[in-house]
Amino acid sequence: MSTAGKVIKCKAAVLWDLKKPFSIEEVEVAPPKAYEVRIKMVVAGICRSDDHTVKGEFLATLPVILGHEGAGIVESIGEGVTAVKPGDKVIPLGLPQCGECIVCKHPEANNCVKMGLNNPQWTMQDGTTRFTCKGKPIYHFIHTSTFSEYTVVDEISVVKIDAAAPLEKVCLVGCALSTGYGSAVKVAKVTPGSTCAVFGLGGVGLSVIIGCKAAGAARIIAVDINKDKFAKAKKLGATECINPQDFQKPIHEVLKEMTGGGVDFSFEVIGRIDTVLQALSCCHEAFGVSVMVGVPPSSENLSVNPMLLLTGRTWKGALFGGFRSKDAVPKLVTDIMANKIPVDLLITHVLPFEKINEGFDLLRLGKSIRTVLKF
Ligand code: CND
Ligand code: ZN
Ligand code: ZN
Repeated sequence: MSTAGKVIKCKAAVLWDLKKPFSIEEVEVAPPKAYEVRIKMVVAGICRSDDHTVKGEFLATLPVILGHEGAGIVESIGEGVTAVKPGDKVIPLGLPQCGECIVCKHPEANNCVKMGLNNPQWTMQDGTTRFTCKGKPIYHFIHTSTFSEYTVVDEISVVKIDAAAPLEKVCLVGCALSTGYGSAVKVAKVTPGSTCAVFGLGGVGLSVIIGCKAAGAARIIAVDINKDKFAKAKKLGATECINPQDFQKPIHEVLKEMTGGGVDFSFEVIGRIDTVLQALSCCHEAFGVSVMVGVPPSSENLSVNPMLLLTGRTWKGALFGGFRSKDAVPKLVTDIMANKIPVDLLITHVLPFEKINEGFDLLRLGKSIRTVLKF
């Protein structure tokens, strides 16, 4: 029996309060309105940005259904939708691509004005929510809310992928892989023979390493305080791994000494103010490029000595690896299917959706890279 046009009752992980575990609840998911798409989720990955939100460091409206990395199948579409149809395999896009705004029309930029980071009400584009639970509206999260058996997204926040794509692998294109890989190849534009330093070896940082290697970097120095991450980093292309806690000197000085003055490209993929500054300082003063990938707490500010930039460093930041989501995601899926990108090495745990809190514990304890939840 078709569910199109009807309210669907299903399970979702609701965050009622900050710093509390998720509750698996029965929620009502309204049918998609015009230019909206309802998706049956198949898999969802757990990203540190979701955890930043649980902790209150990245702002969301409560109660909320988090999750922004996943893959599923279109269940039904609202009036006027042309980009996808029921049955299509799709990836929800935390960073939309409306195709019409000043950013989408810019030749390089990707942070579509419909993204909403400056106004994180996190509803649908029309200002209302499609989720309710116990009579209360439940808010969306960066246009995706993948921690639900069914979710509704705007048409600008979803893209069709190859019908043969293995969803449990390619769901990481929804965040970690694209964000990290693009930060290396598109934002930093890593050059062949160069030296790179990557701070933070989670799913996003390891994807930066995959990108640095693909771009032909000669040296890739991986930096993390959890040495259990080093074996995977080496497997993916790191040439050296260092733990800042093993040195008396600040880590940026260690890196400058190791590289005769500083690296060509550095990446902060943790989300801390102190490591953003370390990453900026470790790149060469005359030609180094430092890219901020991690999301630091929204309440914190960073003060830097202007001389760090005046001498010639370039400091950049980007969401979603600088990729335009609708253009890039289907191509990255094709590259994964052609075994050009070893995304499966990033998945360390697969859990049933109901064990979402266990998945977050693994992340917080530093025991997982990516946990993928299966619905
Ligand atoms: P995850 O927590 O898996 O990895 C972070 C790594 O950093 C871990 O291996 C830690 O051990 C390590 N670490 C922590 N503190 C330090 C320190 N002081 N020095 C060195 N290493 C340290 O996180 P993830 O890979 O899921 O995400 C990484 C960041 O990227 C995080 O801030 C997340 O919010 C952000 C991000 C950004 C974007 C974007 O579009 N720019 C998209 N998704 C996630
Ligand atoms: Zn746009
Ligand atoms: Zn993410």
